[in-house]
Amino acid sequence: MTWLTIYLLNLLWAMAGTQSSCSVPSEEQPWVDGIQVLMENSVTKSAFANPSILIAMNLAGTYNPETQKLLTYELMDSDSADLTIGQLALTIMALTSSCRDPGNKVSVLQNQMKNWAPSRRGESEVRAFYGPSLAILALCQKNSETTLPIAVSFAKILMANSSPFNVDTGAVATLALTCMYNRIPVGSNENYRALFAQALKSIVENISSRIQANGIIGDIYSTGLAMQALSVTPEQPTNKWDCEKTMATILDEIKEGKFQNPMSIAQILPSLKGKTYLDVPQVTCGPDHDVQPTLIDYPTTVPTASNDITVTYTINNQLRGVDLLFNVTIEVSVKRGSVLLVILEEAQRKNSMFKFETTMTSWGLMVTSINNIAENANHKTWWEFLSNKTPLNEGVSYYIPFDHEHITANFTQY
Ligand code: B12
Ligand SMILES: *[C@@H]1O[C@H](CO)[C@@H](O)[C@H](O)[C@H]1NC(C)=O
Ligand SMILES: *[C@@H]1O[C@H](CO)[C@@H](O)[C@H](O)[C@H]1NC(C)=O
Ligand SMILES: *[C@@H]1O[C@H](CO)[C@@H](O)[C@H](O)[C@H]1NC(C)=O
Repeated sequence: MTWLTIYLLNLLWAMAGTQSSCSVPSEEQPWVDGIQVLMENSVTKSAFANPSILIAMNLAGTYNPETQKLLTYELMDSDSADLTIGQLALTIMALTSSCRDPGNKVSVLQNQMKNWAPSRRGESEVRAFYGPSLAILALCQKNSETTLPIAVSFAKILMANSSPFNVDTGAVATLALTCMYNRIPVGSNENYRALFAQALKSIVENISSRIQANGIIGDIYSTGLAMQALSVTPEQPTNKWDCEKTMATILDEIKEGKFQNPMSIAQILPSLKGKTYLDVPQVTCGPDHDVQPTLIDYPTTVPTASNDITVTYTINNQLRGVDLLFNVTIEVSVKRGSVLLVILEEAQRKNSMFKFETTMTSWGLMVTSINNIAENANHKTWWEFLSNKTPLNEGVSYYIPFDHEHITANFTQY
């Protein structure tokens, strides 16, 4: 064999890897097309320009080139100064996936990351690493050489962190460090490769410890990112991951209507198409699909005899340092099938103590203030929503309460 063949074989092996991958059975494909169309149709001129949606569209191959263009232009016009580190990173990847030059956004992000350090070393909550992980990923794809020192310090800080593990964050960190590991510049210190491998090993073990019997990794909304992570990492977990089982359960959840939020679709779609964020630099921007997908009609929930439900709603603030403590409960009746937001509005109408404020985000409306007590990133405080004692896994504009449910909004700290 010539060196060239050996080289090519190695390259092939590296590309195929030992990685688990699995695909959606063709008879289930209409469900995947269905949520893709739902996601693409959520893009309008007035809506929040969401880079994650553009990334997912481009990785999957869009059905709607007009929407793709609109979103690309909106993101090109966005001002770096208005964006957080994570949003800037997603915007760079989104423009790259549309074969556009992100321009000075890359250097702005690079400068921000040079000064990045979590509030206090080793004490920062793991979720605070989500945005910086996206930043390392985006910068690695642009220039792994200049990103090396940033990524090295990031990996060290992450490994020294002792707060509870978070699957979403671990998944994005895995994508970022895998990118660095794969693109380590020639001639750089071999210890760096070992450092990235060690960090990846630790995170991947933590992710795999969150694989449930039904294949869900973390919760259903972290599974998409976790699938991406487990399918690219050079460090395989000791417990083997059954990709097919995960895929089957996710398809069941899609059929149950659990993926209606466009952002949840944007995070699951790449995995359903066998793609990951590491594929962003390789997207080819040729002609798109010209065949429209065959879609499935979701069974619309038939209203049942009793049309109203009653929900108990408690707002609770017991945090020290805030002079105004309260724990009040109200009962509200709303139409069956209403989202939680309607309960909050009804409670506010009945009693002004329940007044609240929201902010629009990529996941929909986030409740930022209740009874004049506002979340505060500096104090690490926020409003957590629970059903009895269990945290909700959706926000107020998507979660549908059931009859006699007890919802609590608890002011808490991370
Ligand atoms: C960090 C984080 C938080 C932080 C955000 C503040 C901070 N410290 O940065 C805190 C702890 C406050 C938080 C709260 C909640 N979160 Co949260 N969060 C995340 C996480 C891990 C990363 C988000 C991020 O940094 N994105 C990167 C930046 C670039 O994107 P961004 O759009 O600008 O990010 C903002 C929004 O994501 C927003 N946000 C965060 N969580 C949520 C949840 C909802 C419903 C909304 C509307 C907005 C929102 O805060 C981010 C920072 O401003 C994601 C994981 C994921 N897969 O996305 C989960 C995630 C988005 N959160 C989730 C949930 C369920 C919640 C809560 C509803 C939990 C609860 N039981 O109360 C609450 C929101 C309640 C409310 N008041 O309305 C789910 C959403 C699933 C869904 N289908 O809607 C996710 C996907 C986690 C998961 N796998 O289940 N979260
Ligand atoms: C993984 O989990 C272990 C045990 O909970 C923890 O000590 C370690 O810091 C975690 N690693 C990462 C990178 O989160
Ligand atoms: C708040 O009120 C609820 C019901 O009214 C009660 O069960 C709970 O113990 C109270 N919590 C605190 C911290 O006072
Ligand atoms: C509500 O928040 C307080 C303050 O963080 C916390 O001590 C308490 O355990 C929380 N209650 C629930 C039910 O999570």
